[in-house]
Amino acid sequence: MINEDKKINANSKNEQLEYFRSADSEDKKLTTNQGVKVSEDEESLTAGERGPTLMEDFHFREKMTHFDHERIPERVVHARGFSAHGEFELYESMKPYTKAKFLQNTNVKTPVFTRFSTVVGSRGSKDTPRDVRGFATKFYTEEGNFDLVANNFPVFFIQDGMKFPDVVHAIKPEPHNEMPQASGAHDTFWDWVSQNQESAHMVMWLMSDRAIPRSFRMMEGFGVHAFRFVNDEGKAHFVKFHWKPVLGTHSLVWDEAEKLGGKDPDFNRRDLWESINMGNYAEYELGVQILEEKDEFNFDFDILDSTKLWPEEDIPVRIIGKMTLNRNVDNVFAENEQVAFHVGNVVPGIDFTNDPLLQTRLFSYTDTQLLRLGGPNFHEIPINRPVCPFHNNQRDGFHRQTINKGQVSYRNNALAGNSPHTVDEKNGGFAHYQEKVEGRKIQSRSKSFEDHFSQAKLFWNSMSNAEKQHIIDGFSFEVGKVQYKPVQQKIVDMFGKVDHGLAAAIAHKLDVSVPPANIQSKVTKTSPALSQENTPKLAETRKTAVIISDGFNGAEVKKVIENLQAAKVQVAILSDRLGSITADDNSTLKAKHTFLTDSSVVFDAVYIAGGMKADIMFEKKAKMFMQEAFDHFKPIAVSNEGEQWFKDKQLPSKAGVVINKQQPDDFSKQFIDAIAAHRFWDRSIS
Ligand code: HDE
Repeated sequence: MINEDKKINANSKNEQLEYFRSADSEDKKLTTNQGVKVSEDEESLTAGERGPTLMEDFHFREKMTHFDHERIPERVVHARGFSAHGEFELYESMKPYTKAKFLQNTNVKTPVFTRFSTVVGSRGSKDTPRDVRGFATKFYTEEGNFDLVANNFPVFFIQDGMKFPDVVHAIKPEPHNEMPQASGAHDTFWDWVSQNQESAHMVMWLMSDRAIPRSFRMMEGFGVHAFRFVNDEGKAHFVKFHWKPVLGTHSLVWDEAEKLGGKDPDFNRRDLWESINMGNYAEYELGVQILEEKDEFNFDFDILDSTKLWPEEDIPVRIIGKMTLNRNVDNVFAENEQVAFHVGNVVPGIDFTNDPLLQTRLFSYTDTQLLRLGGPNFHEIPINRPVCPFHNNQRDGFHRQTINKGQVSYRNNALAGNSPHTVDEKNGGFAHYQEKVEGRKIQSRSKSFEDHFSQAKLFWNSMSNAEKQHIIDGFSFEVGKVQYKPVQQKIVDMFGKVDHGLAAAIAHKLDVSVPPANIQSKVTKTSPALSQENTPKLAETRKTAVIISDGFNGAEVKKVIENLQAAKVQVAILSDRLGSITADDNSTLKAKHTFLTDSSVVFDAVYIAGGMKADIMFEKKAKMFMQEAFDHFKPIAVSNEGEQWFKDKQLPSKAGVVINKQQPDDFSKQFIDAIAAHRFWDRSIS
């Protein structure tokens, strides 16, 4: 199963998993778990045709007992998630900074497994709530597993993990009625926020577009904490990890996210699953921000404070490699549910800092897996096994799979030559970084962690007008759901310390008092990297609905589809029925989607073809489809007939509406550019 001498390559994990796979559907004989062939699987053994079931029906009992025990506890947070396999390649050796081999050798491809998740909702909840997303990656390196257990925000709610159970209790459904599901829009969460001012920065992110990602493929990832790189000479640097999606960082709009919760609760997982199946692999570049130890105190924030980011303009993100997720799971339970990440899974060359949030996380992950995966042997579950050899004197426990041969299970021993033997640092043994620490045992936080509003203001300053409006709308919705009026007032007062305009706008929506202007943060700095306006914009892999009915303009549609596909845009033919739809030139196209099976919210863009012999109902549905896409600021392409509809509507802005007055090629080009632009915020909802 594990070849001790084998070099690790991008396929090593796949080869290891192959040993555990079972293709039950490939003409296999049905047996019990004891391997006994089964002759009857639908009728239990009874005493006579109308008599009672007999205990001796071992097959029935085994089948039912296994079924009764099929569930394991879902994750207490990040319960809903979806995963994929892939590989990590290094562009540039990090040898000057870290001795981690997978970050030194640019010829090695490291197998990886990434799980994306929401935080608050339970396992069956929707994919598109307003929430932080988990972005956890296991690197199966030749020196052991390194887990980068990241989120899609660079900061967190709290500075010390002691408060983690409190924030999670507050944001989860309220205990007396278990409502609302997967949402922070309720009293206990906002009560907690108002009592914990350190959450201000994170809450700004949570109210922003970042909390409703368009796709897992279009999401940044952040390790959040400061970690350490340690090189061969034992010299350390502080480091923060970033994932930058090649397709850029893009979001849904709130109304769309809410509708998707009903129309397609699996929207994000479906997107990842289908994209990988189509060969549209999810790609992220790995970036690092590296800081000399001597610069630790050179900033106006504490670099160990997880409610602060390191502005990219001050400490540049150096791109050092790329992860490509290119293979879907075979079995969601075996892989996505059983994977056990741990922020403490590091390899030589990567070490921790004293970030109090990181320190407390180091306890929680193993502890939670012990319950969730039912004992101490979860590292033996196929998805969790390192691809390099592992040996130690740990023995027994529930579900132990390894058969450790031999008499000895302790050190020091003479009977087995002290095997397994320790490995010194020079030969690859992990040696903790010898940071000097001294101090009294106290329960209080450094003053350098006290400023909760400057970076919240930096974030606000960095947003475009549209992004600011979305944040105001986010607050107005979430806090608008709070029943207890004093909490609404406290929230407005709290965010008045960030920005007066922001607080005044929310106060107006909530009908509470506007706080004084002089309490707002004085920070004027911006960080352009924080705005999604400055992200890469590509049409590739975007999903476009092409709406046709009989009589559609065959030549035009064919050409536009060809051009879209050449630009790697995904095309979905939609009509009022499935099957062949006939064009004016008698050519046909197959509709695989209808107004009933799909809605505009599952697409990035819509193209309404010309020349259609549509009936009134068809027109009505097409217009509703177009109206919704328009309200969600999406690119729309229409043929000449559609132009009239836009004229009739008296819209304040038609930005992003491409009307076919030109050659199909020009028309397609304009449409593809509009698809790449993602959304047209200049429009106001009509
Ligand atoms: Fe986690 N977190 N966390 N977390 N976390 C868990 O571990 C915890 C934090 C993150 O897809 C749990 O296996 C504490 C920050 C991800 O399986 C648990 C604190 C960041 C995932 C836990 C934090 C994360 C988890 C629940 C405060 C971003 C999902 C199930 C000190 C850097 C991993 C589990 C997956 C999961 C504890 C804060 C990321 C309970 C105590 C900050 C992506 O152990």
